[in-house]
This record gives sequence, structure tokens and C-alpha cells, in this order.
Amino acid sequence: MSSTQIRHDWQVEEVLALYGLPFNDLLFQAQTIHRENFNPNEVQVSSLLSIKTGSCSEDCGYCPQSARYDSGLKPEPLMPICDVLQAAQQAKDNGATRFCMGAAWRKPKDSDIERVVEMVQGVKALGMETCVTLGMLTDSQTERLKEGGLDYYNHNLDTSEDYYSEVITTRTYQDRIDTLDRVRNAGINVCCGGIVGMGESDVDRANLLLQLANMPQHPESVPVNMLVQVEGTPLMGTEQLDPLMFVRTIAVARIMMPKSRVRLSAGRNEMSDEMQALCFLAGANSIFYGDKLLTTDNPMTNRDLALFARLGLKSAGSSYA
Ligand code: SAM
Ligand code: DTB
Ligand code: SF4
Repeated sequence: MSSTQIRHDWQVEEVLALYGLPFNDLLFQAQTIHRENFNPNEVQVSSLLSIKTGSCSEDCGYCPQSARYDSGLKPEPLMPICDVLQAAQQAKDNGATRFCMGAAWRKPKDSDIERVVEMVQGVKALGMETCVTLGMLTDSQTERLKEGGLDYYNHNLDTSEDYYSEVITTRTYQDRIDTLDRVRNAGINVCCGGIVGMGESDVDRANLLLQLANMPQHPESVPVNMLVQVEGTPLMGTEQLDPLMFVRTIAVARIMMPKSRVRLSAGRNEMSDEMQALCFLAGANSIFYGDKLLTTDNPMTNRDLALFARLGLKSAGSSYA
């Protein structure tokens, strides 16, 4: 009998019960569901580029790009399209199948959207899937991105609704849900997840996954980020999360959203190969690849290639290949 069930009616007690399973039982359950839905040895590979860096008006307590904190980051305006396409070609040559472009905006202007649409079209012409993360969107901006051919929009819930105001005060949880609804209704694939290791409780982690899984449709991509602590940001110095709690979060996400790509996202540079192997065993099947995330370090491509070889992992082909 199949263990896979697509549900949208999770209760927090059930999620906490999954988290509370003996580690081996949790990983067995997650890997069983993983194998029913995916090739367990394939990992989808995306590369990130910060197309507009720093000077952001928001106060997200984890983020080095907020203008409110002194992280020492040099702000950069929206990049010229030719430079973006050059970076995308390089990412493709290195083996990435999706190119994700991130901008440090609360929300884009309509004129920004036109420039981003040109980037999306240029990247698609290279034969890659496209993803952008630009902050909050209006209906017409979302439609414009869809018309322009955008494949995925990344917009994270970041944490539970209860813990949210400890981390961000300049926009609400509902603002995020509204943008996610627009993206879903426009027919763009949804990339939505969060960050753990921000000092949240077990119940907060369970509630974040519950919010994601109880959406009317599961996000196609669920990034699980481990907080990257950056000097100058308010969350610098937060007590480190038990790494095995991170692995449990991946496993519970896999069980709750069986057909979604669960992305082992920020924080890999600080993880051992063994820890990443446990995350793949728990059901993570996509990563960010390339030496940089948006502004912080990601593992060097050589280290990732060696890790894939050690684990016998292969890059999942792009749907455009
Ligand atoms: N400005 C847009 C927004 O906030 O939606 C898009 C870019 S923003 C940098 C994208 C996501 O990166 C955030 O929602 C957050 O989940 C993640 N992120 C940012 N800084 C991080 C950090 N230090 N550690 C882990 N994840 C981080
Ligand atoms: C996501 O969930 N993680 C990525 C991507 N979506 C845009 C971003 C991680 C950013 C980490 C901090 C930085 O490099 O600036
Ligand atoms: Fe700005 Fe996005 Fe960073 Fe928040 S996460 S400060 S909105 S760039």
C-alpha cells in the first residue's frame, strides 16, 4: 500500500507527533514517501543571482540586505541584462537547470517588472527554467510575469505566524499570503518555504510546515533555509539549532508535501557532507548550486560535485532539456 497522501488538513498535534518520532522511524517514513514520488538519487539544481543588492527598506532580522543594519554589504542597483545573461550562461555551463534571480525590494515598481521580464525571456532562451524573488506583487505585475513566461516565483513565509513579528515588522504575514495567492492564481509555480534556526520553538517550526502544507495546493518548491548568521543583523548570535532538528524539519516537510521539491537551501556552507547526506536521505531533492547564494557564501561547485559523486547523486534534468 502506498504511504503517499496529499493532505491539506494537518493539525499541529499531528505535525508535532511526526517531529517526536524516533529519528530512524521518521527518516524511514520520509524516505519511503520520497521513493514513491521521486527518483531518490536525483537532485534538482538551481543557481542564484542577486540582480539588485542591498538598501532594502524592510527590517527582516536575518537579512544582510536591509538598509537598517550595517552588514558591510555594498549596495548595487538593478543589474544590466547582459550581465545577468552572462551569469545565467555560466550557471548553465556549470550544470544548473534553473536560474533564480533575487532583488532586495519590498515590492518592485512596474518599470522594474519590465526589466525583469526581459531577463526572464533571455534566460529562458538559454534553455533554463526561471525563478524570481522580488518581494510583494500586485495583480497586474503578477500577470505580466506570467505573460513573460516566468516559471517559478519565490516568496517565503519565513516562520510561523506567531513568531513572525519577532523577526519582521514592516510587512505582515497576510501580505505574504496575499502575494502567494496572486502567484498561484496567475498559474506561476510557487516556491515557498522558510528559515529555521532563528530562535523559534518546536511549535513554530511545526506551524510553518502546517501553513505550507495546508495551502489549497502545495508549493511546487519548498526551500528550507538554515539561518546564515550575518554580522550586523539582529539575529547574529542566535543559539544554533540542533543540526538533527534541521534534518527532522526536512523529513517532516517531505512527509507533509510528498510531491514537492524540498530544497536544502541556505546554510549548506556551514553543514558537513554527512549532514547534507542525512538531509537527502530525509527527502531533500533540490539545492542551490554555485559559489554564492544571494550575498553569502554557498559551497564551492567543486565541493558539491565531489559530494554528488560520493553519494551517487545525479542532477535532475530540466523540464526544458
Ligand atoms: N526581497 C525579497 C523578499 O524578501 O521576498 C526577495 C529576496 S529575500 C533575500 C529571499 C529570502 O531569502 C527571504 O525570504 C529569506 O527566507 C531568505 N534569506 C534572506 N537572508 C537569509 C539568511 N541570512 N539566512 C537564511 N535565509 C535568508
Ligand atoms: C530561499 O528560500 N533562499 C534563497 C532564495 N530563496 C532566494 C536565498 C537565501 C539567501 C541567504 C542570504 C544571502 O545570501 O543573502
Ligand atoms: Fe529586503 Fe527581502 Fe532582505 Fe527582507 S529579506 S530585508 S525584503 S531583501
